Amino acid sequence: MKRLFYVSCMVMLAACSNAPQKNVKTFVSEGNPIITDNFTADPAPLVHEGTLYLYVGHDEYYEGQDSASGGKEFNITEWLCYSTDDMKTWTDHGSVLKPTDFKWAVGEAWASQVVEKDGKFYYYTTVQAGEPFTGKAVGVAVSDSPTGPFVDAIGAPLVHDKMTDNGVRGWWNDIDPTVLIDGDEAWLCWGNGTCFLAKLKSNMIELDGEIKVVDVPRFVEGPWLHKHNGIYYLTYAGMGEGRENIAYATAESMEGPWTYQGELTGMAENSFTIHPGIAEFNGQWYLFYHNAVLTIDGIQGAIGRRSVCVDKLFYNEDGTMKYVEQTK
Ligand code: FUB
Repeated sequence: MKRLFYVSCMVMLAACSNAPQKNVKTFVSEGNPIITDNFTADPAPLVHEGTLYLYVGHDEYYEGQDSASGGKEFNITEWLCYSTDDMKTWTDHGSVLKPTDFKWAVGEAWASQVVEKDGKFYYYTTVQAGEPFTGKAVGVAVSDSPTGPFVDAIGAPLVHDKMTDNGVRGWWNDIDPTVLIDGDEAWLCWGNGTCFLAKLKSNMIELDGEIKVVDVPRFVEGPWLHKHNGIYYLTYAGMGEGRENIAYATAESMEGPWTYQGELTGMAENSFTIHPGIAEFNGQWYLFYHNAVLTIDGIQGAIGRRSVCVDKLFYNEDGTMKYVEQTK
């Protein structure tokens, strides 16, 4: 069983000179799941100046959660941030963004990703939009620091339901944004049931041109873009045997064509969903994902009570990624 030692202490946030000093908690993680005092989901790593920041959705328990159905299993009202310099000792930065920080949003903090450009940190999120947009939408918030405070960068969704074809998932197909900055270009990919791809303008808060559909097999949700040795990778939650697993495709250009490369992982233990987040840190590549094996204060993991994990990721000589076994 993994051991997790919490070191409750006062840590000055020296890493970010412009971040307000606050009391934060550090802990040492010696296995999966990484975080054991919160249910966490949809991991999104960002490496910046020698630190890995990990952004997650906070899966929160509510009465009746286990019997809920029809998409009510999730109760995520904030995004949390953790950071590490060595993949062992982690700093808990607490809640860094909430759907309520978007005036047009009415709740639900689904998957997200933070990227840095020119000293600004852009937080691309899934939120539930209210009138006049309605449906799931992609919002973007911005900060001068990786730990916030983040503020809505537009005052409206970056992507909302009326902008995309209402394919397989209709009003909730605009979820799970991932962004890849590739030289002068930035690409936004997102979707549930349909995988959408669009270029971002250099300001990072407007789409540049048309929204395209990437046709990859078994695509469900949770796309993650990254690049390694000149190859582009589109990794995503695909449908496995009744639950999601992680699959991926590669391309020589972001314009495609995308070649399906198969499964990267099996299904996550005890969880319908799984969600990839990939980063290179200190010379090692990592795959972050979630399962639902954790019990906190007698409350067991479940579809809406997930736990973020990480395992090392390796490449074959031909650029394909080696299958990742999910470890404890
Ligand atoms: O956490 C809510 C949703 O579950 C995410 O947006 C999906 O990727 C899935 O993990």
